[in-house]
Amino acid sequence: MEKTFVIAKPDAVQRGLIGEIISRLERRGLKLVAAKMMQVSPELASQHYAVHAGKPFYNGLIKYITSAPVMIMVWEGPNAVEAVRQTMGATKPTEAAPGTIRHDYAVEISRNLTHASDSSETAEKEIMLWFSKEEICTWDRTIEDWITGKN
Ligand code: 3AN
Repeated sequence: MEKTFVIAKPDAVQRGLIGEIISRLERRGLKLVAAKMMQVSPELASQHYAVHAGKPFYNGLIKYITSAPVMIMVWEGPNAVEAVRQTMGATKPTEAAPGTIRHDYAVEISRNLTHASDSSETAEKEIMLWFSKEEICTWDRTIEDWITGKN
């Protein structure tokens, strides 16, 4: 089953939206397999956002993600990467579809509440960067077939 990496960014934590984010992903049928509250170091932030180094918004992005605690998570499910990004909505909240988290709770790209991996390959790298193997909790859902079963 595919895994994806999610951050409830500092604005989501400060605004009390961790529960809402988790709730929406749970309701969708995705399975939470790791979670950790942490203060992000500048080193970790720069590793995570290495692809954006040099871009005009880079310094602000590092400042934002290191400004206060975040909650990081790993979610699992069929097409988890796509499903989670769809639930988050477009990067720019004013372009996010109604009903998505970014549409419903954000108006500014620099305060867009969440991060979610953009591909399965990126997800694997990000999970390895942010979590140790022991922190990933593999568990069975008794109702799995009612959520991910195929006919
Ligand atoms: P996403 O997180 O939706 O995959 P990316 O990877 O393009 O989006 O951008 C990473 C993060 O960088 C975004 N979540 C957003 O916080 C920030 N970002 C991207 N583009 C801009 C921009 N033009 N201005 C400010 N922040 C931006």
